[in-house]
Amino acid sequence: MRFITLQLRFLVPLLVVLGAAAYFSLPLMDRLTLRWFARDLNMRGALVANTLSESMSEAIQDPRGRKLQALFGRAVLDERLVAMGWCPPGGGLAVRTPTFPRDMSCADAERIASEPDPQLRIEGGPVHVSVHDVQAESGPVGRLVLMHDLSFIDRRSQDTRRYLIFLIAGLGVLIALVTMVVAQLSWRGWVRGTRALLRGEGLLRPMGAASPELEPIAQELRTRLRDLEDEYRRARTQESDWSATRLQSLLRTQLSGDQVIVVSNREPYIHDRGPGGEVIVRRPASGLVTAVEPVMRACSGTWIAHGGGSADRDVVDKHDRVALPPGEPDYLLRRLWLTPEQEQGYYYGFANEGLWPLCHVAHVRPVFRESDWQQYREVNQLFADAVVAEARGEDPLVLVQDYHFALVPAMVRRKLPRATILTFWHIPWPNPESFGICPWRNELLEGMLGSSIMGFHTPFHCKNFIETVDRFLEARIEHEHSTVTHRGEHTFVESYPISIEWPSAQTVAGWPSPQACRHSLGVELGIPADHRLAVGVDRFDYTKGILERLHAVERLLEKYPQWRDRFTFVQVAAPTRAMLEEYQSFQQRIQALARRINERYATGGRDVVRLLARHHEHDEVNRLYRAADACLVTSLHDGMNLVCKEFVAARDDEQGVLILSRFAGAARDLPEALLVNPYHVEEMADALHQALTMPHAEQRERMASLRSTVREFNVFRWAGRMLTDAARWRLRERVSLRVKRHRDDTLA
Ligand code: ADQ
Repeated sequence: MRFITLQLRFLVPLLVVLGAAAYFSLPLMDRLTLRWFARDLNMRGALVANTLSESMSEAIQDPRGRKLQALFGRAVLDERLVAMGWCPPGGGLAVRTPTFPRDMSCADAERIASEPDPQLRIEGGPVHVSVHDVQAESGPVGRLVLMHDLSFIDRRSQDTRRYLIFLIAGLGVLIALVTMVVAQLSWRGWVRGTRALLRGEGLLRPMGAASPELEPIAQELRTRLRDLEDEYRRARTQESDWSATRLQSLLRTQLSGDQVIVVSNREPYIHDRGPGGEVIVRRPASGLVTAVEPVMRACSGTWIAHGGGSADRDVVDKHDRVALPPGEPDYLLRRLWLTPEQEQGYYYGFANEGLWPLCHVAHVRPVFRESDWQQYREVNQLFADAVVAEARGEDPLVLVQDYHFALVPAMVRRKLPRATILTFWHIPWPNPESFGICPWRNELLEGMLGSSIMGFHTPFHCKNFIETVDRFLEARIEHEHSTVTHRGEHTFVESYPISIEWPSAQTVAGWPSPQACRHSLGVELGIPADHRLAVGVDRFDYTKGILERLHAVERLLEKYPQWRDRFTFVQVAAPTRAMLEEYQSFQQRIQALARRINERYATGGRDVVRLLARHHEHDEVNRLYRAADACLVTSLHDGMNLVCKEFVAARDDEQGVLILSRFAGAARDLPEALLVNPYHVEEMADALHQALTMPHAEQRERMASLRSTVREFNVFRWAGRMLTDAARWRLRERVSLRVKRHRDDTLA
């Protein structure tokens, strides 16, 4: 019944359109055929007049007109020619056939013939009237009036109308049949695909029949279903937003007893030697660490990372492990040691001079060296071996982090075929053309496809990745399920937008007020109380758009002089990859530009740009966020960017304006920020001016909306989504393994 209703939805408009087309086209057709025939009859008349002209010039010699009468009598024997008359030059009608209307004069005939529709109704029916000159050798001898029968046109037009009605009706039936068949097939495809998605099949990998009809909306459907799943579970268990507790309960219920191993280059805590020989613990400035550490605290697993701190070796046990966080241990960190050559080739070389610029497409040329690639492979193998060594069973859940370890998934898969490997790529994925310049693109892709799940920040990066695989590898792609099958192994490619841990009420209660933050910062940096304050917090990286940001500050002061001596910009920049020449020269350019701006605009010995090129503790960064009137995040390209989310989380007073680059993954979810193109200095300067002059009510409105987004889409949701997918994947693997064993037993 529902299907018939659906069909009617197609058919009724179709029939209405066809009916209307027939209704309006028939009179049009009539008029058209009539015009064609009138033209034909005019031509035919001219032909008759021509043919008769010789005989007529002879016949008119007969003064009694008998010859002419006889000639006309013979001519009207033609079934179409009904009547004829002759008008000599300057005279009235001289000869006519008996069928010629009695009361019609030559002038009447001339008048009717000159009308657009030269018709006349006589006794025998409608006729077409035409008048033609008759020429003899001596010159014109008069005019011939011809009347052609028109009743046959009526008959023909009725025939045409009948055929047209049959044609339209036949066409209608045919189109209706085709529409019904196509609609039925599409309907079935939709129902099948939607059912598969609802059963959860399409969420991870293709099961059952494919439904290409769903392809354009599969991603949206998946996301919506997840949201519904979340809402449903929350309503059932009366849970709040995603939190550490909720993540723990997910781990307990869906991954109970499963071991979680994280692999990343950067360690969550660095142990360094202080000037007095004491051990100092530091949290590195890294988006990855910011995001993954709360997850590890929630799941108490093992984290494998490169031990790069000067006191790292001194605090580990004999298995190179240390319990973290210091003082309240929740998980284990297993440190791996790299030689300087390994670190140089794998980390600085291949990862940061090759893959980083390759994926960011920020106009810095990637460098690919064979020796770096060898080190990259070697170090990836080292980490993969450590995963195998740390695994307590044959199917741990391995969370591989970032572009430093593209080869690890396939390496682990070889040793632990039943492991669930979830790889998260924290930086953007470029289009196939850009990625194609990497000499080892196929090896990298094959390495990544060792993963069960491949995660990116945005659907756009997923799409780029799938297209890259499609371009360079022999793989089967199921777009509607977002799955790649390579050498018989499936990889589910999905977007998981990363975020931050939302500060608890208790944490927020311990923060000094924004006014207190502004005051203490002002005292510390010598910023007058009446100055408006904008801040930037980044690693010293060329992708973060720090240079462009400074140009915007300079332009602001040029274009809006009212801000001179009323505005300060504080840029906190944590040193990063300082061994690389590209980074050194970048830092020098920033410093030179900051100097130039200060020389131009410093007043009373106070600099406009304060460049604080050192690592800051979390509390210091937070104070900066809370003190600021505006926060500038102007990345030229960024996977997600956590600084903007941290700024929003820090502003419980709902004040402060976020200026955010369109090219950061975060821009997709934070439209209430002032979105800018960092390459457009003028636009950024204007945005800065807008931020500094924005009324409090508007700031509040924008900030409240940003806060509710970041609170809900927090890091536990990011992890929760990935772990839910991983749990589903594991369940499916276990079921199919049991089915296979059962089948093998039965056969044996
Ligand atoms: P990053 O490129 O490191 O991360 P981002 O997401 O901005 O970039 O995170 C930087 C982190 O470092 C933030 O937590 C910030 O507070 C901190 N930080 C920056 N400067 C600091 C300083 N001077 N002192 C102390 N802390 C500082 C990569 C990707 C991002 C992605 C993350 C997470 O490039 O796009 O959002 O991973 O996936």
